[in-house]
Amino acid sequence: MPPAAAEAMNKSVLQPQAEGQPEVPMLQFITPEGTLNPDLEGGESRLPDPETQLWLYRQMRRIRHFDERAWVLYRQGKMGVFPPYGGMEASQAGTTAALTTEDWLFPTYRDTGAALTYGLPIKQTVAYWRSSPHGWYMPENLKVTPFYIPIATQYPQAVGAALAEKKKGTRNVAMAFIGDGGSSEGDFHEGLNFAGALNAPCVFILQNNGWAISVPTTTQTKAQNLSRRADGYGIPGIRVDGNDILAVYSVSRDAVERARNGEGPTLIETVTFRIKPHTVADDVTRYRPEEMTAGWDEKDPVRRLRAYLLAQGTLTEESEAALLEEIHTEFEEAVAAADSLPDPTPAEIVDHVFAEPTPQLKKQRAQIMEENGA
Ligand SMILES: Cc1ncc(C[n+]2csc(CCOP(=O)(O)OP(=O)(O)O)c2C)c(N)n1
Ligand SMILES: [Mg+2]
Repeated sequence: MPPAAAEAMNKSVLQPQAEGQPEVPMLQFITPEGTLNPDLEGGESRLPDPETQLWLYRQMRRIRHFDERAWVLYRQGKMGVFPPYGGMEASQAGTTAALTTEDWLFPTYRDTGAALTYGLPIKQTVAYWRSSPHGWYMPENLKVTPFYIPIATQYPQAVGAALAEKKKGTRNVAMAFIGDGGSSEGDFHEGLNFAGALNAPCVFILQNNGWAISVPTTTQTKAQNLSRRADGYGIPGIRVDGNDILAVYSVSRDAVERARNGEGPTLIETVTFRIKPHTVADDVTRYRPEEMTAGWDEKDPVRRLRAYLLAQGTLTEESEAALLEEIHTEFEEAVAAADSLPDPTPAEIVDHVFAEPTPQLKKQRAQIMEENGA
């Protein structure tokens, strides 16, 4: 799809990037009230089938449950510092739902929900956020990298993985996540240019959640439409309502298909909002007045699809209760399994750095063992 065609797709609703900003067009299928967007060209025919809609709802409920329980576990001292994604479920589940586990996923620290949707086991994910060595490496049957903490480094690396797939002659793609803040880093731009120039099978997800720690998007860049950053590299840029999972899934599936077919990379800006603090240890009241989040609860992605599915009869109160029960059981079993993992020894902090430890690491290991009386 040429950039102009992508631009034409982006026109179904107008929304400012932030309060008081000019309105920028973005694609929306379902309104915040849970009804079909009357301005959507093609109407209902654009939506995925009801079975897929229900499956997407399940993914969002599943990752919301994880996010909510993670707060509780943190307060109980059973989990480390965790960056919450509550309110961003459509952006994380709708995108990764378009992948298979033959495809690569490059998530950031914010994207636990994306990794869970892709297939990362809950037990492993809990272990990771407990800083347990059992969570340090990803299962061999999955092509998901550990959550990236350094901002933007994942972009050029995802291009490398995508090019390797291309060289091997597979149809596999690489999907990489970044935040609005990350899209101002050099690696973001190098990655996009690299992917465009070499026609890498990549899908770049730019989650615009309005904030980079305590800095609003409107302070850290003058750009009002981050999807247009794609223009500079000759690749399509789509701006989609990131709280509308049916629209997010649809554009992600199209972008994945384009990449599989050798038609090159796409940048998708999902417009959403970080309702929660930067991490569970952050005091958001220090820098953000409460009224700045006003209105975002009404745009909640779970609530929106729920209203639509209930109105269509695809979901009922009873089937939802059964679904939530299943999710609860799955989570509790996985946490119990994570609880039963053996505690790490202090020396393990250096054990997994290199396949062959360096002389310096060996020395440090001996020192750690001695200090801990082992
Ligand atoms: C290279 C680098 N610079 C700075 C930081 C510190 N840092 C951690 S999170 C963050 C903000 C990122 O914001 P954004 O990309 O919008 O992602 P979000 O947290 O909103 O998901 C910064 C600057 C870092 N981790 N890596
Ligand atoms: Mg952000």
